[in-house]
Amino acid sequence: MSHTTDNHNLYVALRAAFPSDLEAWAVETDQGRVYTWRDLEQGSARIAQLLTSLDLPEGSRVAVQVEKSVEALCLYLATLRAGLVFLPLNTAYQSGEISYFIGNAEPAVVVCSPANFSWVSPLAFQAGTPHVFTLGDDQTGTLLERSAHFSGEHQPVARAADDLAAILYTSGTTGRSKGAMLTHGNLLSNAQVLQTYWGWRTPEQGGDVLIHALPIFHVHGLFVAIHGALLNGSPMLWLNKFDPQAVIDRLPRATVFMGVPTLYTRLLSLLSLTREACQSMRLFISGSAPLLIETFRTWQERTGHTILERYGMSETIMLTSNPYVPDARYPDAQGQPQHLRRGGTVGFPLPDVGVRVQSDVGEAVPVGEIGGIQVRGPNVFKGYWRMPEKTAEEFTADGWFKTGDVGRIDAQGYVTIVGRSKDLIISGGYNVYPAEIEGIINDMAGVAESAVIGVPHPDFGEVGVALVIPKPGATVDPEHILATLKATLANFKIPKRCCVVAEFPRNTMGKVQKNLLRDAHKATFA
Ligand code: MCA
Ligand code: AMP
Repeated sequence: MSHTTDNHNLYVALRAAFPSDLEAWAVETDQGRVYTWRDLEQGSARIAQLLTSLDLPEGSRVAVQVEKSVEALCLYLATLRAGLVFLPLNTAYQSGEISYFIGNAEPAVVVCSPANFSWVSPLAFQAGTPHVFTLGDDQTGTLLERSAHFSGEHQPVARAADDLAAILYTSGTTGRSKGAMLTHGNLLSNAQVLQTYWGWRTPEQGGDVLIHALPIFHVHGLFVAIHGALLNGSPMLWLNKFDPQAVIDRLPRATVFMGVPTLYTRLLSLLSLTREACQSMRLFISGSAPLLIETFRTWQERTGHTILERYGMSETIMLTSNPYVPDARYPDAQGQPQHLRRGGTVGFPLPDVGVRVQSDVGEAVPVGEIGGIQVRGPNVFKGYWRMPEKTAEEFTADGWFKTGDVGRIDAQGYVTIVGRSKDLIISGGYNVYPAEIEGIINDMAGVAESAVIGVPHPDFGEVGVALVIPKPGATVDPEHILATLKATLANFKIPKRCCVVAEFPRNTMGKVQKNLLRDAHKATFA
């Protein structure tokens, strides 16, 4: 592995933005522990040295399922530095799910929580993974023990912009999860665009402080939030788990906050969220799921701040954003750059990102009309891991990626998402694929058929409800179905309700009309 001056390794760009005073604070945890920029630099160097010492083949994957911690952040940075491919996994995944990801990605290294080593390591070894380490959220585990023997210096391995940096698993309408391959260039270009578009202030410009309260195994917490802060040399107030009061306590010391809509509704439920508490704040950003207009307005009234909503995907990182400052690309009727953050929309296509709306037959729809949202640009992923056919299916003949989201672009340029052509439930910012759950229910004794639908929920925005038709003469117990699912799947995927029904509405082709089911059950949690 060679080192060149023209190194597109993402870590090189992040490191270049660290403040010159490496003893300054970079992260303060909810336990009150402070990490300096030197700690990030040296902590990630030691782990990178350890990874390098394993002499892994080019492009090896490092699969990570650990609780959130600053050491886990160092592991991510170390993987970049070592030129390997980071594969983050939701901590809620259980053995069936982990077994699939490890079997599919064939990682050379698996890092798991010490508490999970007894069941993760056999899965990994069976799949041929040679190295399994542990990492706890309390500075414990073999990863840190082993890396402590290495020096705190490491030259980032040379990487081209097109080289893989991460694989994020995401499901489609049918079939198993697919690994979206993101390159160093995808991640850096998107982070740079957001740095400018959201007006991140460098330390010389007065600086920013980010409250980081999201998990670090998805695009939002891992890339948008962490890259945003690091690429700007901005410190983070770090919460290992979201706690609304802990966020409010930190607002006076912060300037930027990012959350999924559930975080905003939970913050609003506390009276201690006031205008005064938000005085030092510069920007509140929401994404990963639709932000209700009520939340947008109530937030404005309570805090005096207008939430900036943006839209993204694992395959494309960030696509669109409401403006932070006037956007000259989108003038209003008077020819003035528009700067309104318009609730209910996800704003404008980001600079350098192409967004268009097409009809089912692949034609451009007239302005303001609804169609499938498509995207292209330096942010768009390289393809699905070892699934060239699936990759080809998701791109148009002229090279645009089909998001599976349905929306429109109005005459002013604002993008609105009105629905999804993919059968997907977004619950508290996590994606839940009905097909996966239906497949398991359909295999249960006495079940003829099932349909899992998303219905509105006051806390999670949307949650799953399972509707089950028993086989003739059989009885099925909804509680038993839910308990069986709970023993198999990540907890956030478990439907919040299960009902036995006699039949489903169907179209002339016999296909279940989920829109009618959603409508019939929309008041379940009202
Ligand atoms: C927890 N539970 C949930 C969810 N989270 N149920 C449905 N949906 C959820 N999201 C359930 C658990 O199963 C459990 O139920 C009970 O709630 C308590 O679990 P706990 O883990 O303590 O919950 P929590 O800590 O209150 O978590 C809620 C949360 C969390 C903070 C909203 O879900 C979260 O951090 N969401 C953010 C997800 C995120 O970062 N998404 C970004 C994806 P039981 O007791 O019955 O088992 S990136 C993305 O989408 C794109 C690219 C983008 O644009 O950003
Ligand atoms: P993921 O598969 O986790 O990358 O989730 C991506 C999906 O989240 C997108 O295709 C959208 O359906 C949804 N999404 C992300 N941001 C928003 C938003 N601001 N409003 C509505 N949906 C969103």
